[in-house]
Amino acid sequence: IGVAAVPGAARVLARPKLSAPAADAHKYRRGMVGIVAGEMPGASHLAATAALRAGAGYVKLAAQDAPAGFPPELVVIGDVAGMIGDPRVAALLVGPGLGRSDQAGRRLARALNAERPTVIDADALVLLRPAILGSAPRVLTPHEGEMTALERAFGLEGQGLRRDRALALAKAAEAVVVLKGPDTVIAAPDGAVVVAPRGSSWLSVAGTGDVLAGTIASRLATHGQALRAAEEGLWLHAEAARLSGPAFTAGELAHAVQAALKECLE
Ligand code: NPW
Ligand code: AMP
Ligand code: MG
Repeated sequence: IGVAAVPGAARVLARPKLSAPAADAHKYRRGMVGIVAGEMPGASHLAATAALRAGAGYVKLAAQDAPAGFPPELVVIGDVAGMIGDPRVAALLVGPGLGRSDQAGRRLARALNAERPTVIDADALVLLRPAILGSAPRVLTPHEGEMTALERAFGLEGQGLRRDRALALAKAAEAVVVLKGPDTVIAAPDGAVVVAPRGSSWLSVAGTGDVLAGTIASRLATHGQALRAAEEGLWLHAEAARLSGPAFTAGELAHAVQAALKECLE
């Protein structure tokens, strides 16, 4: 990731350098993502497609059933326990389409209890409490509404600049925080702050956050480093939006992550 100076010791997000799979790679070594699905299958579908387009070799989905039309490249298994019991699952994603029922809360707690590098997004951010967070590498990806819920849950004031709020949450939750919006900012518990150039306003359409979460989970599965995964995922997502032009759908955005990835290969 390139570095550029901005005031307040923050870095500006820059194009990451990514590699093609090693000559002796196989699907499990390329990064295996486990997605905890829930009430809205479309959200996990978007995240899973983005994860494959961002380089993961295998995406496993814990869902009750695979709806008709679900892409055949996704491996759907019945329960969360079966998925997290597989030691090859290198990173988990929980939240997109999860719902906020008691059952959703139990699925979240079970996923976090696995102590695997995890991206926590959407409904999981609303259900999240400090007591269930665990200590494995985490990336939290709130939009403004979810950020407000998190600040309440973690006893934070929620005042001031977005970068300071992201940093306060990163320290309180000991997690990398991607605070989304027109001016997305990333903060890490060690004080690192990365600001993204203003993204395409066409991103303001249903499902684009689910695509971002899948993209970050994919990168997390390939190397396990939370801050690096957040930066790589955010760059790929922004570039996919730029390449997609106006009025793209979230599904088209997920596919365009492939073209963005191509620009990063060394
Ligand atoms: P307001 O309007 O500011 O008062 P939701 P969600 C507020 C799944 N999806 N962006 C705002 O309140 C997700 O994965 C499934 C957005 C708003 O009412 C989740 O599981 C899709 N909201 C689930 O839906 C595609 C902002 O917060 C509230 C905001 C719910 O996710 C779509 C949002 O609360 C979707 O991704 C901001 N920047 N700032 C699928 N294809 O299956 C403030 N708010 O409506 O519960 O949250 O993001 O829609
Ligand atoms: P979500 O609300 O979870 O679906 O996430 C929406 C995604 O689109 C995030 O990556 C936001 O940063 C991005 N986004 C939403 N609205 C805008 C906007 N007006 N300009 C730039 N990016 C946006
Ligand atoms: Mg979302």
